[in-house]
Amino acid sequence: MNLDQFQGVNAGYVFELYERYRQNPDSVDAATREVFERWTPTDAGTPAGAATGPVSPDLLQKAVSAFNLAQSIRRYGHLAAQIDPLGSTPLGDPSLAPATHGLSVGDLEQLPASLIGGPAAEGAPSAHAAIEKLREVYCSTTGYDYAHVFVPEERQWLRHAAEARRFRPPADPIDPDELLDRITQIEAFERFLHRTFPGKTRFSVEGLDMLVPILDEIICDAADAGIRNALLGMAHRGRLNVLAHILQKPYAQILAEFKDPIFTRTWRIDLGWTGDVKYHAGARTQSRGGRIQLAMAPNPSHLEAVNPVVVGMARAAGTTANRQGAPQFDGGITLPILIHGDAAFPGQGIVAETLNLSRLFGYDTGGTLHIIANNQLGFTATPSESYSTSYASGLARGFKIPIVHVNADDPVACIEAARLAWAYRARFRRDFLIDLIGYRRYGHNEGDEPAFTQPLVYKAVASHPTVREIWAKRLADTGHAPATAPDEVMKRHFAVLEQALEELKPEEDFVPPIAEPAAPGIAGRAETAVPVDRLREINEALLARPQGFAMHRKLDRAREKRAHVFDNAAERTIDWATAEELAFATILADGTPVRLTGEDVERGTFSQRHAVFHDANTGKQFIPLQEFRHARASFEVHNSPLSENAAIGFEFGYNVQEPARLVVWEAQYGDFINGAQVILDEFVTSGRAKWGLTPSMVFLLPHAYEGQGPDHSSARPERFLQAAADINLRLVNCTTAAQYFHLLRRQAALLERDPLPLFVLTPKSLLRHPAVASAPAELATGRFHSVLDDEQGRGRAKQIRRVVLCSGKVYVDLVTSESRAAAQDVAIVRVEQLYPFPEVALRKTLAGYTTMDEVVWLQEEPENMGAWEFMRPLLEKLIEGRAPLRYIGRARAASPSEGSAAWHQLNQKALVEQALTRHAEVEAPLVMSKEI
Ligand SMILES: Cc1ncc(C[n+]2csc(CCOP(=O)(O)OP(=O)(O)O)c2C)c(N)n1
Repeated sequence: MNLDQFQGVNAGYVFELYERYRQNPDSVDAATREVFERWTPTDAGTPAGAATGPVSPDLLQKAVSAFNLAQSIRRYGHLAAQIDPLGSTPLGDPSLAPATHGLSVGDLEQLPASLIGGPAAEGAPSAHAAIEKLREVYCSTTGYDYAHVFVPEERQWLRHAAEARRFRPPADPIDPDELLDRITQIEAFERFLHRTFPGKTRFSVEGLDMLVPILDEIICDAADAGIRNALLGMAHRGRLNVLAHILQKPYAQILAEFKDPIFTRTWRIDLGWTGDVKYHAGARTQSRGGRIQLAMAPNPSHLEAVNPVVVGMARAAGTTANRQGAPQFDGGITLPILIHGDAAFPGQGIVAETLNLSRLFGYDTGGTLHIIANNQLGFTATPSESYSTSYASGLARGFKIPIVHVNADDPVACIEAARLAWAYRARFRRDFLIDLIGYRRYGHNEGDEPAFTQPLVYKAVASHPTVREIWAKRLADTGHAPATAPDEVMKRHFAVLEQALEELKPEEDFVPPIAEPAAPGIAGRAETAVPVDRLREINEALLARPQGFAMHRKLDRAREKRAHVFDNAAERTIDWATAEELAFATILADGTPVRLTGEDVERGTFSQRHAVFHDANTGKQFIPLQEFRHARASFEVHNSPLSENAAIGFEFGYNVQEPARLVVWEAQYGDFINGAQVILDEFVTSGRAKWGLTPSMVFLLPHAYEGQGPDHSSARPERFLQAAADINLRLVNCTTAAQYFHLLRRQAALLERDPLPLFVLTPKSLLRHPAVASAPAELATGRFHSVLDDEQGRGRAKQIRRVVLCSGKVYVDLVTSESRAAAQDVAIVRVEQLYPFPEVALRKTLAGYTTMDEVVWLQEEPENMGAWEFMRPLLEKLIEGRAPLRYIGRARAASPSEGSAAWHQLNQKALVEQALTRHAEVEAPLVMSKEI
C-alpha cells in the first residue's frame, strides 16, 4: 500500500492501519511504515523507528487531513491557477484551503513533509513547506489537469514530471535570448502585415504568440526522438504565422498572396483551379537539417474538419505497406499535431469523432498532440455561450487525455507544457492536450470591431503588454542582459520583412498549388484483364486456410462452391463479392497495398464479403488477403467506428499522404455518407480545385430502390453530380461483377497516373443475383466499359424505335421483366459511368440505332434526384434533336422514396412498364413519364 496513491484517504482506514503498525511495524509495507515512523516521535517524544505508544487520534486526523489537502491541490489546484493573462479571478475550490480540512498553518508546520510525498516533500522542513511548494506547482500559471487519467503509471509519471519541475529551468534550461528573438519575430510579422495591409484579414496570432515556440519545442524534441513526419492541422487563427515560421513558407509568397495578383488566373481556370484564401493554404517543408518532414494540411473554413484528415495522414506516414500480410505501423516515426479553437473544440462534433479514433486498432497514431489556441472568444461568443464544460478542453477528459492549461503570457510555463506533452506522448504513445490560454488582440478578424460586444475585455487588451514585452521585462528584472537590446531585435526582424516587400514580384512569387490534369485517355486505356489461369491460381490461394481452422458451417459450404467458379470459363459463376476479392488479390499481387474500412466491412453489411473469418471454436481470426502468398503488398481491413465524417476524413488524409495505396471506404448504406457532407464538399470533391490535392480513394455506396424506405434506398448520386466539374471525380453505377472487377483494377492502375476519387453505387439484393454475375472469361478479357450496349437490341438495330438509357439496378428490373420479350422495338443501354459523362461511347452507341425515334432516361429516383437533372442537358446536346427525350422515373419528391414496400412495388412495376411499353399510360402514384 502506498498512502500517496490515495485520493481522499479515509481516516478510519488509516487509524486501523496505524494500529496494525503499532502492534507490528513489519505488518505494513515500507512506504507506509516510513510515514508512520515520522508520526510517532512528534506525539510520543521518542526517537523514530519504534512503535511506542498509541498516536493521538487528533494527530492522526491532522496527518490524514494534511495528506488530503495535498491530494486536493494535486487534483483541483488548476482551479486556482492564474491561467488567464487578462487576470480574471480563478474559480478556486474550497478543498484547496487548509481550514476546509480542519488544519491551521501551525498544524502543518508540526507535521512531517513526507506525508505530502513526491518531489515537493524532498528537503522540505515540514508539511507546510511542502504544501507551499505544491501550490507553486499546481496553482501558478499552469493548471495540471490529469486526475481523470485512469492508468496509475501515467498519472504517477505526470505528477512526478510536474512536481519535480522536470521540464523547466534549471532542470531543463531555456535560452532566454533565443526565445526573445523568436517571439519578436512572431510579433514583428503581425505588426508588419497590420501596417502594410491595414484592415486585410490575417487572423493574427497576437495574444497567443507562444503557439509558435510551443510548436518549435515539440517539433525539435520529436525530430531528435526519431519522428520523420509531423503533420499539422489548424484553423485560421495564427495560421499565417505558423506557415511562415514553422512551415518556412517564404515571406515573399505570403506577401504576394496579400497583393492578390490577377493576370495569371486565366490558365489556372483552364485547369479547373479556383484556389483558396491565403489562410486556408497548406504547405510542406523539411526541418532540423532534413531529419523531419513537416506538412500543414490545407484547411477549409469548416472548423475542426481537418482533424481526422491530419490524423489519417499521420497514420499513413507511419505505416509500412510494401510487404505481404498486415501493414506495420510505427507511432515512433509519425506525429500529428492539431491546433483547435476554444469555441470550435467543444462545439464541433467531428472533434469527438476524431478523438474516438485515437485508440482504435487501424486508426491509432501513437498519440496526437492537441493545442487549443484559446483566446477565450469564438467570434463574438463568450465561453459561457460556447461550452457546458468547465474548460474549453472538457471533452478530452472523457478520452482520458492529460490536459495542461497554461497562461500564454508565461513563456517558461508554455515551454514546459510543450516539453511535457512531447515527453508524455513519446513514453505512452497517447494523446495529450495543451490548453493555451491567451486573448485576441483584435476583433475576430482585423476589420472587425470587438468592443461592440466585448467592451470590457478590449479595454483590458488595449493596455495589455505583449508577451515579448513581458519576457523582455522579465529578463531585465532577473538581471539577464540580453545579447541584443529588445528594440534592436525588433528592428532586425522588421528589416527582413521590409526587404521582402521591396523585392516582391507578386506575379512570380505567387505559387499556386495546381494539380496537373492526366494525359487524355489514360483511364480508357488501363489494362485490367487477368488471364483465367492466373485467376484460378489466385482463387485457390485465397481459399487456403490455416491448419485446423474451424470455419462456420454455412461459410464452409460457400467456400466449397467458390472452389468451382473457374471450372467453366464461360459460365456466370463470379458474383459481386468474389469479383471484389479477386480484384483486391490481383491488385496486391501487382504490388499495390489495399486498405478497406467502413462500418462492418469485415463481414459486409449484407454478409457478402467475409474478408475476416472467425474460427467457430476459438474465435481466432483469419484474413485470407493477408495470408495470400502472391501478394507483394499489405492488406488491411477494419470495421470502422460508427462515424462517417471523421471516418471518411481519416481515409482521405491517409489517401493523400500515401497516394500509391488503394484506400476504400464502404458505407453501411449509401445514404449514410451524407453524414460526411463537409468532408466530401470541402476535401474530396473540391480539394483539387482549391488546393491542388489529388485524392483517389474509393467510396462503395450501396444504392438501389428495393422497398426499404426513404433511408436505405439512395446514396444520393445527385449530390456527387452537383459537385462534378473539371474532371474532379468518377461516379459509377455498374451492373456486373466483371465491370466491378475491372473498375477496381482500373482505379488501382490510375492511382498515380490519373488520380480521382471514385464513387461506386453498389448493389444490395443484387449482390448474389445471377443477372449481375459474370463469367471468368469476362474478367480475363476487356476492360471497364462506361457504356454497355444492348446486345440483343444491337442484333435488331433496325427495329429499334425507343432507346432506354439507364444505370444500375433498374436495368436488372427491366431485363427480368415479363414485358421485356414483347418490347422488341426497345433497346436498353446502360450508362455505367455517370461522370465523367461518357460522351464518346454514348454517341457511338446511339449512332447505331438509326431508326430510333425516342430516347428515354429511366431512373428509380425522383425527378429532382438521381442523375436525370445532370444528364438532361448533356443528352439533349448529344441527341441534337434526332429524337425527343423522355423522362421516366418517380415524380419530384421531398423524400427519396416511399416508406411502404407495397407502394414501392407498385411504383417500380409502373416504371418498368412505362419504359418497355411505348405510349402506355401506367397508373402509379409516384411515377411519371413525360416528354421533354
Ligand atoms: C463549422 C463552422 N461554423 C461556423 C464558422 C464561422 N466561424 C468562423 S471563426 C468562428 C469562431 C471560432 O472561434 P474559436 O474556435 O474560438 O476560434 P478563434 O477564431 O477564436 O480563434 C466562427 C463561428 C466556421 N468557420 N465553421
